[in-house]
Amino acid sequence: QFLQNIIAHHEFVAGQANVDFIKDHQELFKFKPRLDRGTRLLEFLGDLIVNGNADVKGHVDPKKELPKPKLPQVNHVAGWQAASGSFQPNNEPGWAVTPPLSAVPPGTKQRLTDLGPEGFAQWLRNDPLIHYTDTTFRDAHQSLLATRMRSFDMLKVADRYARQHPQTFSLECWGGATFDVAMRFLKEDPWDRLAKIREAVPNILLQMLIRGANGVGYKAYPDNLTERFVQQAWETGVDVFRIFDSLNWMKGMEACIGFVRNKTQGLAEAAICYTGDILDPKRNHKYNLEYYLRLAKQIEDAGAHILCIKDMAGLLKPYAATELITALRETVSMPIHLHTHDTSSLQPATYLKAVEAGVDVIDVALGSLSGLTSQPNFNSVVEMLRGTERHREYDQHSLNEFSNYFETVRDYYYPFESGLKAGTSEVFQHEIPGGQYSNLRPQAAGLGLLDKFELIKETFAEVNELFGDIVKVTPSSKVVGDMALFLVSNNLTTEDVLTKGHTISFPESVRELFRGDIGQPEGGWPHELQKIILKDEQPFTDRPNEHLKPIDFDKEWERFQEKFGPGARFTDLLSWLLYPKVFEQYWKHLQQYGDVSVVPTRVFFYGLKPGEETIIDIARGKSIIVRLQSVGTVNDDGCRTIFFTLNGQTRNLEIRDRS
Ligand code: 3PY
Ligand code: ZN
Repeated sequence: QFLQNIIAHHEFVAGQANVDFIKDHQELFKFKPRLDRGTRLLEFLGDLIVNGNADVKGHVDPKKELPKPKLPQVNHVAGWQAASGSFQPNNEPGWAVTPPLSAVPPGTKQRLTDLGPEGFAQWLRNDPLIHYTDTTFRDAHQSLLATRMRSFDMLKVADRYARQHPQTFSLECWGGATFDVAMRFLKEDPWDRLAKIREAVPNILLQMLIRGANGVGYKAYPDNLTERFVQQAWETGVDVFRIFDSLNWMKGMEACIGFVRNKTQGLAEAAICYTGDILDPKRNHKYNLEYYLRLAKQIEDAGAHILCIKDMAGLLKPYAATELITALRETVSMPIHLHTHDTSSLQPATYLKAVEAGVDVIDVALGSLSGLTSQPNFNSVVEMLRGTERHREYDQHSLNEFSNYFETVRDYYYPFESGLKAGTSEVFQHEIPGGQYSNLRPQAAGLGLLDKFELIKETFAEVNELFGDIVKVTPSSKVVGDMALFLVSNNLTTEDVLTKGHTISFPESVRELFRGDIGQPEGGWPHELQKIILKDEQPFTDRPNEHLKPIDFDKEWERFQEKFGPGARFTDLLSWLLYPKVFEQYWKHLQQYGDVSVVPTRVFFYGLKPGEETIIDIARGKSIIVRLQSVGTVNDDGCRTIFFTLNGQTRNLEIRDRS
């Protein structure tokens, strides 16, 4: 507090503090009493009740019923049998002795520790049964609910999942857009989420998505920042690093593959982003089978342990999967992991063909968070393969209990639903990634262009052609989206760009793309267009990261502690370096209200009604019971008095009404 008083003092800020500064300002020693945790949370609830949660403002249905979700059962014996089943294909002994109730069945995490990354990859490639990655905690909600799922709803069931489904290959639970959204909108620490999931799930591999040289952001970062980030992610809990480059540029991935190999004992899974259609002669002149095989070989040579086919828009059709997977299995010796989005509703068929062709792992989401722009339905895909030689046994009843839990939870996030009601084959024309689709609509709405959404999707495809047919995934897809929105909102066409582009000033992200800020596409940028967009600016063709000064961690740590106080941790420094403004807002919120990730989701988004009560677990074994009694009218200061009881004791708070 003393340090904070100094830093906030106007003379200190103006650089006028001399040696007598502290002696002359005894008020620096006057500390504002720090509110206890319960009171700070009450302040947060009070503000929610009076002013609402800005993230859902305008989308709240006061009549909406939001019942409590039912937690899935834990069947101790079944969990151990499942673990034993998944270990048996290699003729390893089952788990003969009955384990103690508290023990968590072993899974892929223990196998990785036993075999090391190389041995693990070999085991995976040779295992005849299909493996599953469950994306419910990351891509499923990123693609259906604008990434808003809170740690609270995951942590309620994570340990149960570990006990019930230890045969799962991995849980994708971190990275992609979740890092930013956790801080920006949910006011949560993403590192804390990861650490808590790790604690709850000690047996299943935890997986993250990392955008190669762009980390978990939208631009290039200094290499040593990505290196420290990867190391810290491993130390906090990540085992599988799915690395991709948004233009399929090897140079954007190579460094990151090296960081995983050198700084962790985890698995470097590098991705080919799939675009176009290898079976369509009109679409396969650039992105054809030879192209993907060449890339796969380069990925193997760069030292990846696993090859991922990242079908981010759901364009890989069933018979194309047969060709691609068969050829890849012959070309590389890495295990193959297939990721897709079910936007067209065809993708379970793609999985069937991929499984027949020998794919090793497929990405699925629990039933109630599957389908449409998310991954295919875990529960149903397991049934699709039942009775076949590649079937991996799951307790269907239990999978359905987890799905039912998330069905109820999903309703809490109704303001973030994308509105897409059925699968659409339009995706084969516009090629918009699943994760972007649910964002593009609100982006269009924000610009008052919702009535032109059809045109925006068409323009997205035209911009792709204009840009030379590029791979579209974060961040390159965002730039294509920015350009489409820019053209539609200015009544311009792609033709206009070529004919009068010299007089147009393009969005910043488009300029950065053509300058080479996020890498190089296959075949390079169209030269004419590059000149039109960049005007006199010179593009570069080497790695954008090489133009960035490495981070001096000692210096930054000192600067960071001065700014944020001694309570900040190294993980906070990394968050700040990646997202400075977002972190600062999050930190301010944390200082004011404490850790709000413990507040139940219904209350977090919609507050409490008079007479309602909520229990908040503020620490292990420590809960508070908060009841809203009533809300007073606005007084002369523009505040309302909120009458609560906290653990049965009356507490009144004055909250400013900003509504
Ligand atoms: C991300 O980068 O967040 C993605 O999900 C890309 O598909
Ligand atoms: Zn995805």
